[in-house]
Amino acid sequence: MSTRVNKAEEFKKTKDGFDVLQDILRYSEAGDYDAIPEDDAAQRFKWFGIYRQKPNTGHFMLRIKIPGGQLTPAQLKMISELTDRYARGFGDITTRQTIQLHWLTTADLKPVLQTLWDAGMTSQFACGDAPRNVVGCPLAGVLEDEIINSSQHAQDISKYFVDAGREFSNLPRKFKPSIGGCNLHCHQPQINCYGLYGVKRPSGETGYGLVVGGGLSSTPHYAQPMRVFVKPEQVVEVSRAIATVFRDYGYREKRTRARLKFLVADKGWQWTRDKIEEVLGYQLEHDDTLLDPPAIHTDHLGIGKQKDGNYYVGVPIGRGRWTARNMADIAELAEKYADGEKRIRTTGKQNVILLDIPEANLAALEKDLTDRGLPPVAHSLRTSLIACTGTEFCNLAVVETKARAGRVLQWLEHNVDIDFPLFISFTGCPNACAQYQIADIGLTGIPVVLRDKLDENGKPTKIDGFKVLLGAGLGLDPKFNELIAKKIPGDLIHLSIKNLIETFKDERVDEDETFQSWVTRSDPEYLQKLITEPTEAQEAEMLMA
Ligand code: SRM
Ligand code: SF4
Repeated sequence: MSTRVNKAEEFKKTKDGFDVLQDILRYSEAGDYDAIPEDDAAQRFKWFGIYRQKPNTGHFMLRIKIPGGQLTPAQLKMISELTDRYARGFGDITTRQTIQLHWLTTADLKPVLQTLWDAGMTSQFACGDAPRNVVGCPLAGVLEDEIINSSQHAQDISKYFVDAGREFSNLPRKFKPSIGGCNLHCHQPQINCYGLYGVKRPSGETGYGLVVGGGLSSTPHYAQPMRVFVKPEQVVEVSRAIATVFRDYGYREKRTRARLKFLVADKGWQWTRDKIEEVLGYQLEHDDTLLDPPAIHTDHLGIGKQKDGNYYVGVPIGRGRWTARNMADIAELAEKYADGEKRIRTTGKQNVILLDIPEANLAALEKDLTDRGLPPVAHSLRTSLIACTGTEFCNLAVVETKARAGRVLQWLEHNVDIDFPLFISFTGCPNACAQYQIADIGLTGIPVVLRDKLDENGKPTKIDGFKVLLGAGLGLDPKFNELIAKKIPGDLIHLSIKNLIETFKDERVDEDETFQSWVTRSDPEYLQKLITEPTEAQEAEMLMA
């Protein structure tokens, strides 16, 4: 077997990503971007959630970890102040429930990190070859019919990996945990490196089922069921054992094969479970009935009753982009209208939820939110159309996504009525940060070359376009979506989406039929026509323009 390792392994050997913190603080004090060694600025900073943004103007993106999306009003207020002071007034809620700020300078890094630490938050391992933000159900602990309250477990796993420091700071690649206990399994355990999902046994005992080895990117894999029952008190040690198996057996030769999903796919679930148990030093409770969790796409937005009698109020943000003012408003309104813990949660569909609102305060909160431009009741696509970062800042992007997704969302809100759940993803490249393979309508960026339209240099004009993929589903019979149309110009994609939505509404058997079921029973050529036909006439006009 080859012992050659990839380039990233070489730079990690010369200095571990975990050891860059003191250097970050030192570089920041000096405030001299040009003095930072390339390996640190471009690579090791990631271990503390800091990415060099594109174009390289000496600015950084900072990813703030928020385990399970759990925030306090004070923490969100602090993030709003950082956003206002250092990040040009806006931030993004991500598909892993973190918040990202852009435009930080070298000098900003130290005061920003210090402010986070003072508020009990961290960016450690938000990026890099380490355990990333723990995703979880945003309504953990409040839903009447949840199977198990996973909120503390998400915190425990996160704290464990942060405190473990160097023990897991040199994994073969990023490592993505997920834990949730709601009966909808909204935390997408199947597309994470591992997912713990709520289980109630016939005896009434509650705990978790476990799936391992999921991931997306250009080679998506659903995680495989380990067929075990994990007791609540085992959650951290099982997490540790999975990370250990990944660290010790994961591939370090080719970086493109270094994710845990490849190891699990090659070795199989039984080998994976054996190794986890070998690290644990004991056998978990085996249960062949614990296979894939049923799951639907939701982040529980809307207004609903909590088990303690208070209410939660979802606030659609619209593809995750919000301003420092929006953040401050949400923090202030939680303080003003919520009871008790006044909890705030970010969601994987890039939205936010206020918890603990007494019934008596609901109407006033709804009005206040609406007056501040954050209406809790909105067109349903505002909650379920998401977008990754795209060319605005992302080093790997092929097309622009955030702004276009915003324009498309606004257009659809005014031009399409929708009475069914529909998850639309705008993703800027095959890496799948906005999870296009599991969306009802997955859009992934591709340049479209208009051969007949020459630019000022006499070369064919290149514009942003999207591949369109349809038919995905999570849950008991998981299925990634399939490529239906190869290249739709970005400027016309709203027309394709509208046609798909309207045709589905006309053709569904009844109101219970899902978009996925309609796609599955439709002829791919017909679906392709629905996507391309509305754009064809306009494409001709585009060429003439
Ligand atoms: Fe991602 C790399 C943004 C969720 C798969 N992702 C990147 C980088 C760091 C690219 C870069 O170097 O510039 C992007 C940062 C740009 C920026 O300025 O924001 C980036 N990823 C994002 C976010 C912000 C998208 C969003 O708008 O929500 C998400 C932040 C998550 C977080 O808070 O931790 C984000 N990325 C994901 C997900 C979804 C998930 O985790 O559920 C995936 C697919 C799942 C998976 O990992 O398999 C994902 N990102 C990738 C990949 C492909 C990894 C692979 O195995 O091949 C890359 C490229 C890489 O790591 O080399 C990548
Ligand atoms: Fe960047 Fe591609 Fe991820 Fe979008 S999917 S944030 S373009 S790496």
